[in-house]
Amino acid sequence: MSRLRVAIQKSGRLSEKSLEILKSCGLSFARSKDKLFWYGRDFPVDVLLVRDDDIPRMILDGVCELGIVGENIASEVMLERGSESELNRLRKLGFGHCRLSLAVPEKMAINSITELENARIATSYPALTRYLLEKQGVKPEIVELSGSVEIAPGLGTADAISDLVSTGTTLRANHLKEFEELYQSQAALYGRANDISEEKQTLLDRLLARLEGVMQARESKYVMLHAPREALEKITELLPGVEHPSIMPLEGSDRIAIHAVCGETVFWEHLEALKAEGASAILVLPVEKMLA
Ligand code: PRT
Ligand code: ZN
Repeated sequence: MSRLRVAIQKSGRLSEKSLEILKSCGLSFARSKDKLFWYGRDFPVDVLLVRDDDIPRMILDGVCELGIVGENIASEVMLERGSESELNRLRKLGFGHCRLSLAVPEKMAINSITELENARIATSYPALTRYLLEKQGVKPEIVELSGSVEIAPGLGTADAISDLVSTGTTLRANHLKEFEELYQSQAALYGRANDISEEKQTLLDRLLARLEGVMQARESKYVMLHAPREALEKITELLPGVEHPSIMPLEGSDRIAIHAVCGETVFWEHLEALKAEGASAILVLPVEKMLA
């Protein structure tokens, strides 16, 4: 019987959520003593716990069929290996959001990215940074660093940096200003481009169908409200990602109850707009499981 192996980050920003998403797909594991290999109990998918940087190469080298890693790392490895098509991004996972941005010292006057021609740019993402800058016609001198990139301008070893940013606190603490966002990243499930056995593919398709259900449920909300009958059309338009809501009469009232699964994020602004159309008793509930 075929099994699949999925590599996830052992410890770091992506570890907890990677595991949580696999568990949400109904997977559970018998943990080995050395804790680096977990055997899948209810579904034939095993987990390898490794450093995130190793995940793309492990997939490409056939050590595992799948991996959960930031798009930033996957893109870097693909560009470094010179073939953008080898890794197959199967599904973005909606966590681990960050951006790769160019930052310069606060006091540096700079108006255009073209001013960075021949500038020394420190980064842990040399291939991705070079690729994204060259796409904009800028040829930088890359200073490759494996960590603490943000201190390079202060030390005089670089003029600017290209680094991951989420809140921007690290940049501010180092007197750097974010100058241009080059790339947006989040965690994603990757596989190899179509060279697995038919049996493994069947297994993968099952896993992906479950994952799709989990992701859709996470992105969806069940909305219930009361509204004047004549506002139905307007209200349906205002519900994000809804075409056919369920409609129920309300005993002894000319108002109706509307129930719908919103496939897109429901913001406060949506609720305010619904209220302005006469909706009341608006409830927004999470969706636990979903199978289309
Ligand atoms: O040990 P291992 O190699 O597995 O882990 P690691 O230390 O290389 O990676 P880790 O756990 O730090 O990050 C894993 C992945 O999380 C990255 O590859 C990104 O895809 C994603 N991610 C999301 C981030 C950030 N947000 C982030 N903010 N990775 C790094 N950072 C850094 C950033 O570079 C900055 O130096 O965190 C610092 C704080 O950011 P601010 O802007 O919030 O101050
Ligand atoms: Zn790493």
